[in-house]
Amino acid sequence: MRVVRPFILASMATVSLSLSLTLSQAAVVLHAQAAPAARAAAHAAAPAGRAIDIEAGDNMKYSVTKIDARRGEQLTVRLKATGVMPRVAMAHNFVLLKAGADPVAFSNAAATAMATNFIPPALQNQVLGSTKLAGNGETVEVSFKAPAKPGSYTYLCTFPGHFVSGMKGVLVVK
Ligand SMILES: [Cu+2]
Repeated sequence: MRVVRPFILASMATVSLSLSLTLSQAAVVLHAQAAPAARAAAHAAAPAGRAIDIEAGDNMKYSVTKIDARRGEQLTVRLKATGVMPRVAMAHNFVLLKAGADPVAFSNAAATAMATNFIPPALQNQVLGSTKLAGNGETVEVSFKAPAKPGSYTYLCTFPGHFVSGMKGVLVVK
């Protein structure tokens, strides 16, 4: 027994050592597998091109009413609704119109286009880019390329009553 006991202890120590090695090797493998996934997630969250952050509260105004851009510049507009009113009464979007589109006519047509998130299907061809509706506490975004032609392009919120309350801005392409 005097001989056997140290042998058992030594065996247990060996088992313990090899177990901890196996665990640390497993941790290395897990880490190596997790790293590309984490990079992919970070990549997906990165905006396409330059990010423009706009906020809008229950006052029905954009915090940014002028965006300067280069011709063809890749942009991502992120719109955050920061008020407290319920979504049914207060939501916002960002709709960028083509040159020559009439924002008043677009807004009027949008008022009855609730089924299509206040984007009138008949005038969809006048839209350069648009977000979904953001209820308060939500952020929506849209990526698009600034027009190649210099000029001023109107953007507006098409939730009923918001454009006439001044919820609009201009993208200036130089
Ligand atoms: Cu709005």
